[in-house]
Amino acid sequence: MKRPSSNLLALLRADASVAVLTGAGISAESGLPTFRGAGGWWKNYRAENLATPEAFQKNPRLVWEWYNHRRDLVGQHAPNPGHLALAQLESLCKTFALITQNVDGYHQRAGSANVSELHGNVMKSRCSGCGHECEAGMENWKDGLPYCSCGALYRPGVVWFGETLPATALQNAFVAAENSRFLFVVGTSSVVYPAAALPQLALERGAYVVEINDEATPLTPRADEFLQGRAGEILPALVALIQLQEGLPDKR
Ligand code: BJW
Ligand code: ZN
Repeated sequence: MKRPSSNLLALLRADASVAVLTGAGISAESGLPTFRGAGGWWKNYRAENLATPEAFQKNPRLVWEWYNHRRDLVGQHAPNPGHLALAQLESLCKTFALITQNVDGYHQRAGSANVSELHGNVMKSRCSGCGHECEAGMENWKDGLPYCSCGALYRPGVVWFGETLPATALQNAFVAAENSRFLFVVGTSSVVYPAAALPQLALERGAYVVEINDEATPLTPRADEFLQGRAGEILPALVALIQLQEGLPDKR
């Protein structure tokens, strides 16, 4: 595991205005598959058959089968030390914003307060007719499909390819990338836009960009620091070092 540099720790001490962008890699150690890596969803399934509006129109039963399986996985597993460390980091920073591409809600379950979900939440449903939103399990299921009281089908409350991102979450993400002194980019392959544009924006605004990933990505050559390894090990170690230099007790 690569250790944070003394440069990073000294800078953090001087101005801890921090933004964090997370991706599927942070939940991999909880037991949730990623999308693109070994064992990732897109190794065995085609994204265009499961995660597009066209796929839902063509075969809503298949799409719902997959999302119900994803809901089961989210319920069976739990946040890991990486999620918990980010919740602790929030309490140590002057300003803190957590931007996630994940739909599992694990950051909130770990105790993070200021979370912007760029790609929605798998435990929510939205009516494809009237737009009504509800929690998973509150739909009226018939023949493998969930119906709203208006008669139209519910869809998963996530963002598929070709769809626009929720306006408030996206706005929060751009504000955080533009104004934070640090951006930590954790467990994302940095290939899906507009999320993948945030680190570049932060770099242009003079932020110190730290990538935490077990593999190099297209962002790696541009990042100020690349901490190669598992998020569930690196993030708790980073938080412990910050607490140490602040003279705070290690609450892990
Ligand atoms: C670890 C680890 C450990 C593993 N520790 N690390 C500009 C340029 C090019 C294309 C576009 C563009 N703008 C828009 C597009 C099109 C498209 C896009 O980006 N396509 C690219 C793939 C080419 N974007 C969109 O369509 C977006 N909408 C949009 O832009 O709207 C505006 C618009 C609309 C209409 C016309 C024009 C513009 C929407 C994107 C929605 C993405 N949706 C999904 C599914 C969400 C629901 C669900 O969960 O089912 O979001 S796809 C999937 O990818 C999911 C993820 O959030 C997203 C990102 O994946 P992520 O998190 O990076 O995971 P992986 O698996 O890729 O990577 C995991 C990483 O973790 C790896 O690097 C590992 O090494 C690492 N790792 N274990 C640390 N323990
Ligand atoms: Zn409805």
